[in-house]
Amino acid sequence: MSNPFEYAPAPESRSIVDIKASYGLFIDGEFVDGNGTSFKTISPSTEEVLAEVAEADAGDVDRAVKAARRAYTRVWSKMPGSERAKYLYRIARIIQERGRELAVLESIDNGKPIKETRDVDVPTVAAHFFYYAGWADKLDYSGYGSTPLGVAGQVIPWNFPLLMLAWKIAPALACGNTVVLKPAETTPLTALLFAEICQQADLPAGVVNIVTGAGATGQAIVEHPDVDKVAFTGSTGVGKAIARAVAGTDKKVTLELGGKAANIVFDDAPIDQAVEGIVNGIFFNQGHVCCAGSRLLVQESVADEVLERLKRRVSTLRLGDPLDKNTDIGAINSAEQLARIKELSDIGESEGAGRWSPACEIPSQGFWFPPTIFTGVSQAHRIAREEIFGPVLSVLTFRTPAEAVEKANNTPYGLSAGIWTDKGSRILKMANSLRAGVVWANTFNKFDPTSPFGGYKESGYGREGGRHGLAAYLKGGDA
Ligand code: TAP
Repeated sequence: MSNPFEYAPAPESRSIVDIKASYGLFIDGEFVDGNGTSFKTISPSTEEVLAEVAEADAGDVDRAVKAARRAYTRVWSKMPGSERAKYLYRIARIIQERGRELAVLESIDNGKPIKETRDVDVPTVAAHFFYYAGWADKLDYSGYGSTPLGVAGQVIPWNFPLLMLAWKIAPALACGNTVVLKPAETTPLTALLFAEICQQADLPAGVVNIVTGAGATGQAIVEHPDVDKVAFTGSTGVGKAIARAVAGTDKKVTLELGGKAANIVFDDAPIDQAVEGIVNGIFFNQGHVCCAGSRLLVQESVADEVLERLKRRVSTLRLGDPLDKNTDIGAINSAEQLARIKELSDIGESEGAGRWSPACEIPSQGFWFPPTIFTGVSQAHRIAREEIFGPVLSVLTFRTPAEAVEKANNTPYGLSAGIWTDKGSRILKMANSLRAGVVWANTFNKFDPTSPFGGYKESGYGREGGRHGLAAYLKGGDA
């Protein structure tokens, strides 16, 4: 099979996407006008207005939920799993075929580098649909039965717009549910292109509905009485509000929230590999990653060496045009997010941590933040405790494995962690002691559709991916 990603898009590849001046809502298999107002989506790298997008109000959400309910009752829940699988396979193949278009549009609307959207986001999205297509006719072996829940209301953030959509929609559909999904306000365009792909795949009307809008639209989905399941990825604050809103109802809920992961480097680690892992852990996707390795815990005896090599490596990263295939660090997704990163970084400095960034040219237009490393960080510093969600690394040191575990777990979050060491026994011991849903060993930020992903503590509950991800969408599941 030919690889749709074999030719790297050049900056001018923007011409391969057709961005319309305005977009409606995708309800019951068609693009329709919304009752409400509209909002603009802009390119974070240029600040140019890309399109005017409908802002769904509660009435629009109600139309979408009714369409999803009709599709669920009449078509989708009655269809044999082997037939549902065919639609999911078809969607996966179209995603591959239109991979360049999806990658370019994602980079334009989100600001992330094309080499990430092309090599990570889009292939992982297709893989997710392929994986769950394979489950659709094997649910009897899932361990959670094969009875779907009904209509799933899904609300996703802006950091991986297409990938979060895939994590939500693929398992829901495989299990026989129908969905109403709201993308984030700053990144609606690839979800709307996905809606076109649903049309192209002849997916029955109403099985997937995409309603664009802001927080109020998400809230209308969560509170709609005919939504059986709420799946949310986003901030811990909004996650808590959602948990409160559904308390006392029959709705099932899964929450994938924030993180403050420790990337732990021992003195016996292969240092060059660890440095690559640290860079990937915090600077991938500008650090807009819930499981980002935003706290580096490095063993004292190798701290100076690791830091020196890390700074040398970070100095080679290229910041700039997301559509340039040589770009490593793209734009910050929004002015609001940039303001938060700046604020927390200034606080880090005023609290006494040492701030370092390589010399790097910042474009005059758009939202940008240079890769930044804070040294001499203590556990009390806000930059060690709060999620910055940007390209900012806080470096702490430790002497013993027990101290590393204590520091790594000293956070309200529990999403992910990384361990770098030559000792297999230490990996196993540490992995059991770290309160994190995902622990990577001698690697970081590896995602695979077969592997469950999710958190402990304030990082939420429920798992996405793998067999465990089916539990969230089946009556016999525990989430
Ligand atoms: P949020 O502000 O929480 O937004 C997430 C989504 O919820 C957006 O679509 C948002 O709409 C919507 N929303 C806002 N208020 C709502 C409400 N009251 N009821 C229902 N929906 C509402 O998060 P964000 O800034 O987009 O994303 C960053 C956060 O997501 C970080 O904390 C990050 O760690 C977390 N995250 C977690 C994961 C996993 S897997 N654990 C993955 C990615 C991101 P608007 O866009 O219009 O605000």
